[in-house]
Amino acid sequence: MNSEELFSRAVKVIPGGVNSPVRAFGAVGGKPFFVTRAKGDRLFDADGREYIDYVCSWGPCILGHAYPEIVEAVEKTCRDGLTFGAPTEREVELAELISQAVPAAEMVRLVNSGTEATMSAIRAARGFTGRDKIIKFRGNYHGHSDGLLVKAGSGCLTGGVPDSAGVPASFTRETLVAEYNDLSSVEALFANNRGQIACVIVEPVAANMGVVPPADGFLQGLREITAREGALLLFDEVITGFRIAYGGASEYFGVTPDLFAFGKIVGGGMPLACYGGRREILSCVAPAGKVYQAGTLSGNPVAVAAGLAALKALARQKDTIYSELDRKGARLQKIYEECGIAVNRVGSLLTPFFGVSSVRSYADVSKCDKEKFARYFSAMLKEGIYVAPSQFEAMFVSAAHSEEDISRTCDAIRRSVLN
Ligand code: KE4
Repeated sequence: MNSEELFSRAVKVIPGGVNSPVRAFGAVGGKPFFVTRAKGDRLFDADGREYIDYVCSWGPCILGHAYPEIVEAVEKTCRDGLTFGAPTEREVELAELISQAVPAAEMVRLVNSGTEATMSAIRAARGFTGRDKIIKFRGNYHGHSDGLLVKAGSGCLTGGVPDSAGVPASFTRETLVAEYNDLSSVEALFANNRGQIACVIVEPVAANMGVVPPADGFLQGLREITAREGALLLFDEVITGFRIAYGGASEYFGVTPDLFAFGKIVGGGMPLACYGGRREILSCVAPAGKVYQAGTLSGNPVAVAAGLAALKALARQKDTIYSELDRKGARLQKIYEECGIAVNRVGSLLTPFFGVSSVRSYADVSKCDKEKFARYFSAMLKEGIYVAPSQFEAMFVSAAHSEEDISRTCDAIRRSVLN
C-alpha cells in the first residue's frame, strides 16, 4: 500500500491516523508519508521516496537511524527475554552511566517516556518540598501530563491549542506560567505565591516553540531565584540531554539544577526515559520514600540495552562528535542567514523562523508566518529533505549526516526559502 492508502486506513482506527499529533502534517497541509525503514540519515517511505531526515524521530537518533551497535545490542538482548518486571544488572549499569555523565543526577529512576519523566520529577519535587504549585514557561512542552498541558508548545502550539480539552481547571490550578527569557515574570510569580512553589520546570534550550536559546543569565537567574525561594529547579533535558553536550545543558551552560528529566537519546530510540537529581530528593521516591511512581516496563532489558549502546557510543566519541555536530549545524545556520531567514541554533539543534527578523521569546515566535513555513516545508520535501512539519519544532542533525548531504541540504534551502 502507498502512503495515501495507508493514511485512509489509519484514520479509520487511529485518531487522526497517527499515534502522535505532530506527525499528521496538520500545520503544513497534505497528508503524512508512511515510513517503511530508515538507515543513517535517510528515511524511506511507502511510495518509494527517500529523504534526508532532520527530524531523527524528534531527537533520539543522534547517531543516525539503525545504528549498528544499538541494533546488535537489541537483537542480542531480545533472545534472553523481553521483559521480566524484576531488577537486572544492566539497569544499574545505565543508571551509573547517566550519573557519571551528569554528576548532579546522583540518583535516577528509569521510566518509559519523557512525559512520565517530567510528571514524576514534579511529583518528587512536590513530595520533597511539601509545596503544590509549579512554574512552567509559555511555549515550553514537557509531555502531555494534565498539569503540564498549560500554554504548552510542540504539537499543542502547532495545533493552536496550547491548553487541552479534557483537563479539568482544578488540575491546572497549581500550574503558574512565566515567560521564557523573562526573569521578572518569574520573580512576580514567586512574590505572589511565596512559599507555595515546589519547582520551576524549564527547557534549558526551548525547542518546542522552535529553538529559542536561553538569554545570557536566564538559567543562572532561575538557579538563584529558586535557591533563594526554597524551590527546586528542574531541567527538562528530554531534548538537550546528551544532545548539546555529553553532559547535556547543565554541562553546556554550567548551571546545575536540582532535578533532571532525560528522554529520547537516553533510550537509543527505544521507549526509555528517566528522571534524576539530588540524592536527598530522589530518596523520597517509592519504595525508598513516600512519593509513589511505578511502571511495568520501566527499565526493561531491551530498551536499556539500546540506551546503554547509545550512551557508550557517545561516551567513546564525546571529544569529537559534539564539535562535529556543532560544525554541521553551523553550516545549515549560515545558509538560512545568507537567505535572510532568522535562525536560532544550539549545537545540532536549530530552527529557521519565517516572517520575523529575530526570535528571542514566545511573543516573537507567535508572530511567525506559518503559511510561509508551510510553503518552505513542502518545497524541502520535494527536494527530498524532511524537516519537522511545524514551525514550532527543531531540526536535528545527526552524526550520520554526511558533508555531501549537508551540502545538498544547503542547496535545497536556498531554493526552498524563495517560495
Ligand atoms: P515524550 O513523552 O514524547 O517521550 O516526551 C515528552 C517531552 C518532554 N519534554 C520535552 C522537552 C519534549 O520535547 C518532549 C517531546 N517532544 C516532542 C517533539 N517536540 C515529541 C514529538 C511528539 O510529540 O510526537
